[in-house]
Amino acid sequence: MKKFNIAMIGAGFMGKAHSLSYAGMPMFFWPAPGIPHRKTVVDVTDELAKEAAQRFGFESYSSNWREVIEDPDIDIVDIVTPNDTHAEIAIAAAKAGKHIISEKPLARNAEEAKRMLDAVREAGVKHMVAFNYRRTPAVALARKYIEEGKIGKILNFRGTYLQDWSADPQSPLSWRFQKKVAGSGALGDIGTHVIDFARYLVGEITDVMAVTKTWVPERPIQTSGVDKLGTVKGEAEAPKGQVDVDDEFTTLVKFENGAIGSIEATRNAWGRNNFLTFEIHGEKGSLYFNYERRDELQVCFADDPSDSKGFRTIYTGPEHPYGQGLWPIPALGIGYGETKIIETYDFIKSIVEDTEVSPNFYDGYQIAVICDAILESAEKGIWVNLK
Ligand code: SOE
Repeated sequence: MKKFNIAMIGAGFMGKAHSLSYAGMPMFFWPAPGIPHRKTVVDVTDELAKEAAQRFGFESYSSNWREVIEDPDIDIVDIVTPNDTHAEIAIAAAKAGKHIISEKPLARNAEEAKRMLDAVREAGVKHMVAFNYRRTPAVALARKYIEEGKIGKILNFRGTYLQDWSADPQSPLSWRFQKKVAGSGALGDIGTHVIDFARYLVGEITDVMAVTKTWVPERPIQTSGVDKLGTVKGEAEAPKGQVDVDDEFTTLVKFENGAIGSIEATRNAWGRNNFLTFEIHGEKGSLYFNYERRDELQVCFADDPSDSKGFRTIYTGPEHPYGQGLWPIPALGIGYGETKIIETYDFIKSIVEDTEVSPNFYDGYQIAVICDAILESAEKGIWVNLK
């Protein structure tokens, strides 16, 4: 069984999730397609990198990512840094011949994402973007039902991603509120997960008509420390800085196959935590998913007996996508960790079997094109066609 040496660039919240997936993948999916080995972790200082190596189980550490990606022992570069660094690291890693997995969104805009796509294609390396939610078994099951024709031709997709961690105006001005670092706000950070669902389940988006809002135009400047997603309050007297990204967006969408729908995301919806949902209506039935109840897929089929028609719940388990590797009975509990473990499984498998994995940098680029179009549509107040 081949061992794959991982260099993980970054060591925050996503570093934790990815490290867990490297350790856990062979425990779940056995025989594993390959063994991910936590070789080197990179953080901004040696001290932080050393601590990350201890915490996340890496063999070595560094504060120099350029040196690390040139290391001939490294097979895979894993990018878990803020958005403004993805392109530089990925392009250098591709040139060094490394396979790459990058956190989402792939880049700050389509131009940057295109350069990354060109680099991996030219280098002939494997590439993946970490839109992990589509690897929730219930979401993969929805796709299976759609492919099997269980709900017929799709008419409508409604997707939401609602959180509340930035609803408090004292939630500090982290990099996620700065266009030069993040590219966009709720759109790139969480809206892209819904766009990924829409493309995965329905197909390519052709037109968008959007509105965006920035509800909290200034926030207390965060002087140090990692982004704690609203759990740290800025000091009342701290100087404030400008938020130059969207807090919320809503867009109407048209799909290539004729379906229509809507996508919305906000981080200012009190009471909503990880309210990532879709409802899909087809000619022969409907599907509903909410990540806050991620073991469940709600289904309603038009040919259900008329006296018992209505949504019912399927609890995912061994019979469902990825079920053989997960837990032995349904509803034991799928979590964020499992979605990341499955992601690692599919990525390593694609390297070993020399196949294309999705979502990859092409998908990341297409999603960036859609995001740019949403921002353009909101700014000009017009429908934007993507072709
Ligand atoms: C913050 O909104 C965040 O951490 C996103 O960046 C992630 O993609 C999402 O999975 C959880 O929330």
